[in-house]
Amino acid sequence: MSTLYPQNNASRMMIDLGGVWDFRFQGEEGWQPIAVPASYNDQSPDPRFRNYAGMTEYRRKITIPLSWKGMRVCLRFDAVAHNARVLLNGREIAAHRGGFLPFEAELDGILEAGETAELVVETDNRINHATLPIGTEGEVAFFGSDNPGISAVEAGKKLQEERGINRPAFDFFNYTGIQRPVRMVAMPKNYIRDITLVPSMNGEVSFRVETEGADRELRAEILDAEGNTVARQEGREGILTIPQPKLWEPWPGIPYLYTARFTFGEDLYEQPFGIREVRVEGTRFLINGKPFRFHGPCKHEDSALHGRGTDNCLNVTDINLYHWLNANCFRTSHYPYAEEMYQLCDREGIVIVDETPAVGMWASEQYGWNLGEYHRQVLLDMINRDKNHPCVVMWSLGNEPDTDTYPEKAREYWQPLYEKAHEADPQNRPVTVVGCQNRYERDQVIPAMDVVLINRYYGWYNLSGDLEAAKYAFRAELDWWEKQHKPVILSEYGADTIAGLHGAVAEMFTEEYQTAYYEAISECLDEREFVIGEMPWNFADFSTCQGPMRVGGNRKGLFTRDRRPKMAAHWLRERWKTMI
Ligand code: BDP
Repeated sequence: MSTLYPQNNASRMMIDLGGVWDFRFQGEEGWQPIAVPASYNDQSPDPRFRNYAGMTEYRRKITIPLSWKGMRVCLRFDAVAHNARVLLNGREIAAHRGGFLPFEAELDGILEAGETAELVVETDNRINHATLPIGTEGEVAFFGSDNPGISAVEAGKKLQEERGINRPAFDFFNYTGIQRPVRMVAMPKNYIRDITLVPSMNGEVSFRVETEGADRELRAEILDAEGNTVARQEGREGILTIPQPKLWEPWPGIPYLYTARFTFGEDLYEQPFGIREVRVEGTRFLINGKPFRFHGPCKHEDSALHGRGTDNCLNVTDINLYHWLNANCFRTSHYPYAEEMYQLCDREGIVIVDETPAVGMWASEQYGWNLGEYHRQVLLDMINRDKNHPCVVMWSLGNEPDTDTYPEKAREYWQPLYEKAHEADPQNRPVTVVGCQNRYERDQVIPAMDVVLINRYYGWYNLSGDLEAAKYAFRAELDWWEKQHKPVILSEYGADTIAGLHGAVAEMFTEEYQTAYYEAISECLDEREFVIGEMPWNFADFSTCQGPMRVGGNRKGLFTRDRRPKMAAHWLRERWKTMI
């Protein structure tokens, strides 16, 4: 098993299995067409596509080309949400838990070159206390009132439970299916399984290569952006030294990329990387020794029709809109994104805070759910997948857990994950977990992180519509953080805004209010040196489950869902122009 991103080169080949597959809800007779990769949920007006909770089946035929004889062949799933089982001619060949990270299904010894077989992928979109992200198994209504004790409402809830409800404990639509590319890949039998690079600003790149199969000679080489060899070395691990190294600088600097090329017998893998160092020093976040101030909206993988499906056109458009906004970063709220996005950010110099899918952990009982082991595995898999990306500068263990109801229990849960992340990351990036609006004075988790990331909605969810009171309250909180001597990032703040709704008076939901809100909060941020970043919520409007607080989804976007800027986007664009 390898998590290296599939690649076509002189030694390796791949066939993209994207296209129109057969699809059915499990237990049904007939099949219908479905596009892969994409979420299935918006591909039909049949309400089950949005509401269904359970297993589905995807089907297609695969053939291993005759010319691949003698090679190691496997299927590579970039992500299938949330749980998946892969069957070939009815026999299980792989299973995977979690919907945002890659896995492989070995075809060696199962299907021969020249043979055709039926591939079925079962997907399961049910979310509960054992999944990340977390679902509430029908116990709690996320948005809206539970009206406990009102017998008629209780009766209605009972009916819902009997029908089986699959409510997210998080505020984004539970998109599912084969949402990222699937490929059949071939490589030599003796192959490179993993590559770890740790570049330093002095030009030394320490490397380690892991291989499968028989031992072969391993050669490492570094190519500059023009393709010239600038360093060479034999062996599976060691240090390659680049003379006069060029650094990977965040936008608007030059995000210079090198390629580390490894040959192992007949196999070859080319790993792009950049030279950049990150470090927290006092209340500053240093990239290549220079203070870095984060400014850029958090995102979702979300768009019309595709849902969370990988869409390179959307990704390129979004990153160009980040440039237009003069933004330099985002957080992968609230799960690891498709690998293509990190490759794009490496190339474009956009900095990423990489987040696990641990979202929906706001219930105080969560520490009794035994999630720790699985959470740790997901964290390690994410770090392993993304460890070589220069764009990734920090790990987020999760979003908005309850950390103040039982502060000790929360610390016991999060501290080992924090340590694990440091231990697992060869580049030892800073680690954080994103804090919810809470009684921060009691909290033993959030203030203990390398960088404090806090989500705050003063002037929206609390002190609604009163920006003077919001500023007053936020300043009171910032006074407290000032005494903690930590770098702080406002990792979410925002206001739902219906594009086109205006008011001479800046009232909630108007474009004027969203702009006034950002003006007000920015005023407070600018007074504090220890605030090293601002990440508005959200880049674009996005789909959520239904509820009385959501008008066709979450409307806190600076852009509409089809990427048209609201007034606040123009305002932030001007503000951020002064920060680059
Ligand atoms: C925050 C969550 C985010 C939500 C946002 C909101 O982290 O996922 O979408 O609130 O309510 O608490 O808009």
